[in-house]
Amino acid sequence: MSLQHTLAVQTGVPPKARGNELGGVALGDTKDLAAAAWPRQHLRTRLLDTAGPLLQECWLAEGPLAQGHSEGIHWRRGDGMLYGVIELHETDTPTTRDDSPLRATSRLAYERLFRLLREQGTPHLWRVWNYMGRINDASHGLERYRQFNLGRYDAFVQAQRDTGGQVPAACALGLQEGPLSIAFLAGTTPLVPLENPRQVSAWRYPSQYGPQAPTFSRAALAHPRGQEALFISGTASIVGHETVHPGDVAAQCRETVRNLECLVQEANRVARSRPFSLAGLSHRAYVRHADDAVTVRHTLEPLLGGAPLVCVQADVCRSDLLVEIECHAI
Ligand code: 3EB
Repeated sequence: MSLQHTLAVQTGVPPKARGNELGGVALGDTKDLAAAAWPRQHLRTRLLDTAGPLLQECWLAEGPLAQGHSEGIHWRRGDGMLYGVIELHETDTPTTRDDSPLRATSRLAYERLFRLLREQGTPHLWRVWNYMGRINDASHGLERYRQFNLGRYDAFVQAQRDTGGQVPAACALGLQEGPLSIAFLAGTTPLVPLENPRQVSAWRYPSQYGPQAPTFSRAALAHPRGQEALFISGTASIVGHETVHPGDVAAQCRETVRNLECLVQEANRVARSRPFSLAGLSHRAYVRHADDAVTVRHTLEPLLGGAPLVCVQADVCRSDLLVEIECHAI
């Protein structure tokens, strides 16, 4: 069983189904997209500076696949790993008086996710992609990203999972509207979490960033059978726990690359398979202001050694962050 990744910029006809899709994501103008048999997250956003309006990224796996729908999660699994997508509308989640709808919805989504992982015998959550509407807006006296952090944490505690240390690589971004959308990759083998010595671990953030610190590690090595994958979480212009270079998107890009370089270095201290390098990773940049896309690409490209880079519009979870970059290698 091996995990592969394809990235296809779609200009017209969608790529033919291969049958070995574990799951993936469609980014861009997804409204006319034909249904897929595999779990597919839809990110209704703008692709910046690419040829087409739509991009599909897919994880492929060899060998027989099983699939199902459990409590609103569409999932597919192969030997030793599982990919799933859950989309929940906040208006569908019952809440109590001191619960915000987003907190309750985030808790519910992660409770279901953890139940599925238990049932399927793939308990180790490797990588999670979180998206929600209007992430920087406030309601119920709290920014929505901070509400999400509360609900996610509630579910980790309820499932008796580690909330610092053995936590998945992740990203959390805002889109204009839409449901809470969570995609995840999990497996039978534990992840090797990585932290960045230049940054405070996110699960140790002080309370000035919200009543509950976020539950993710800076990066993770995961081991599908016979393979080693590196997932670098959404990474931004943060040193220690503070945002640096507010208002300067090019400087934020350069600082973020310094963080990515550090994480690659950390990965290489423990990697079993080969040394990783920034040029050998596949990158996605989330850009807050579409007008910054040209600056972002011109700043990043020379630093990434020709590695693939996709830029999409999304809101980063701190309002002073203009860009966030995530990457992976398999
Ligand atoms: C940061 O470093 C930027 O809440 O899952 C990056 C990756 C960020 C993941 C998450 C948030 C998350 O704090 C934000």
